[in-house]
Amino acid sequence: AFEYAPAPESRSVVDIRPEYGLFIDGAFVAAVDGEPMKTVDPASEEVLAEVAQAGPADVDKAVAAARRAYEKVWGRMPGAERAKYLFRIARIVQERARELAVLESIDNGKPIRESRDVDIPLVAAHFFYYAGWADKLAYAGFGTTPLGVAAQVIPWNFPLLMLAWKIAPALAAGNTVVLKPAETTPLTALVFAEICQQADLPPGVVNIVTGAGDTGRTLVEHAGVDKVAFTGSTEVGRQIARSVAGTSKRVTLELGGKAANIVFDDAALDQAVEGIVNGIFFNQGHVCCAGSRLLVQESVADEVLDRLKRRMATLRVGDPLDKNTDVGAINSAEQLARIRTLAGIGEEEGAERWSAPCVLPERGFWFAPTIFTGVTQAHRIAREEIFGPVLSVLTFRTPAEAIEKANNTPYGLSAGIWTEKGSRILWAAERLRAGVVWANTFNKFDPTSPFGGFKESGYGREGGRQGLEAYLAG
Ligand code: TXE
Repeated sequence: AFEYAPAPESRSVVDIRPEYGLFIDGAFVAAVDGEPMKTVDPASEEVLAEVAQAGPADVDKAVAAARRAYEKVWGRMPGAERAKYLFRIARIVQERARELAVLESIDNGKPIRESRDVDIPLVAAHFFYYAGWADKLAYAGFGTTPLGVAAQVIPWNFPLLMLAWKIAPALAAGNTVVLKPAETTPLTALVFAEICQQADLPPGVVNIVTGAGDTGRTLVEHAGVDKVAFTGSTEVGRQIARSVAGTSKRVTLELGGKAANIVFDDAALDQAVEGIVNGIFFNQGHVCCAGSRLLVQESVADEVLDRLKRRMATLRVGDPLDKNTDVGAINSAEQLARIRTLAGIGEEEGAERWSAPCVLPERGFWFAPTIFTGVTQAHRIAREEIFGPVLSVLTFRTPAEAIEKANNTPYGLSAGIWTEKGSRILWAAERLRAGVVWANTFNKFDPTSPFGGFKESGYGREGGRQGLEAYLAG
C-alpha cells in the first residue's frame, strides 16, 4: 500500500512584514486615511499582515505619479530601453521564484505544486515575452503610441499571474499603471513592488494601491485614467462598463465562465479523465475558464463517471505547502459560502451529489472535490459560475447536441474537446462560441496566445499580439 509522507515546503523562505503601505511613485507610503485591512491564510485562518486601504486621495496620488512617469520618462523612452527593464523584472522573478511561490500559496491557498510549476514560471514568461515586443512595435504594423495611464483591477485566483498579464503588455507598449490587487491576496503584488525597486524601474511607472471594491471603483472612475483593464465578476464588469460609458477610456473586461468539457465516445478515456480533473479541480476550481460542465456522450457516460470517481478518490486535499497536495484551500470564507450555497441549490433542484471521500482539515476554508450527476440545462448549477471544485455532469447523444448544449450558456470563455478524430476537433472548434478551445488538453496557458471571451465573459483579449494592441492607440 502507498504510504503518505507529507513533504512541506518551508515557510521560512518568505518574510511577511506585519504591515504594508501603498506603493506610489517608487516608494512604500502610508495611506492618507482609512483603516488597514487584514489578509488571512485561508488554510489556517491566521492573519498574515495588515495592508493599507487606498482612499480617493491615495488614488489621486498614484494616478498623478503614473501620469508624470508617463509624460516625463516612460512614454518617451525608446522601446529597447523599456525592454531592458522588463527583462530585468523577469529575471528577478525567476531568482525569487521560490519565495513568490510560497507566498502565493500562503495568501491564496493554492497548492505549492501549482504556484511553483504554473503561476510563477508563467509570470516570468509574460515579462520575457512582452520584453521581446517592446523594441519591435515600429515593425509590427499595428501602432506605436501608448494610451497613457492604465487602471488595472485584478482578482484573487491567480494574484501574481493576473498582475503579469496586465502589467507586462502595458509597460512594453509604453503605458504606466496603477494596479489594484484583490483584497484577499495583496501580498505577492507588494513583493512585486519591491521587485520594481530592485529592477530600478523609474518611480511612478508601476503603482500598487491595495484596498477593496471601493478602491477599485475610485481608480476605474478616476478622470486621469486612459485605459481600464479588469478581471473579475461579471457583475462588477457590468458596473465598470457603465461607469466608463461616455468617457474616452479604453476598456478590456475578462469576466466569468461556465466552460463545457466535451468527451466524445471515441476519446482516450483515461486521458480525458485526467483532463476533466485538471479542468475543474486545478486551483480549487477558482478559474474563470474552468471546465465546470462535463458534457459526456451517453454511450460512455457510466464508464467515464466510474473512472472519474476512482480518480477523484485519490486526490489529496489539504495543506497548500505540502508538495503532494492536489487541491488546496478555498480562498476566503465568502467564496466558501458561495460554493456551499450553489451546491445546496444543486441538491434542492434534484441533481445527485457525490464528493470525494477526503478528510478536510478542521481550521481553514475547505470544500471536497464534488460532482453532480443528473444535471439538466435548466439547473442553476448548469448555468451559474460556481468558481469552486464542483463539476456539473450532463450527457449528450449526438455531436450536434453536444455543441448546442456547450453553447447554451450566457458565457463564452473556453471549451474543451476530447476525441481521437482530428476532423471532429476542427468541426467542433468552428462551432463553439468560446474564446479558447482546447483539444485533448485543458487549462493550458501561454503568453503567446490571446485569451478572452464571448458574450458575458467580457471583451478584449489579453496575451499575444492582441494583448499588446489593447495598450496602443494606433
Ligand atoms: O469578484 P469581484 P469576487 C467571479 C466568481 C466569484 C465571483 C465573486 O464567480 O465567485 O466572481 O468574486 C474589485 N469597481 N469571479 O467578489 O468583486 C475587487 O476588489 C472596481 C470570476 O472576488 O469582481 C477585486 O480586486 N473594482 C473571476 C476585483 O474587483 C471592484 C475572478 C474582483 O472582485 C469593484 C474573480 C468595483 N465596483 C471572481 N468591486 C474571473 N474572471 O476569473 C470589486 N472590485
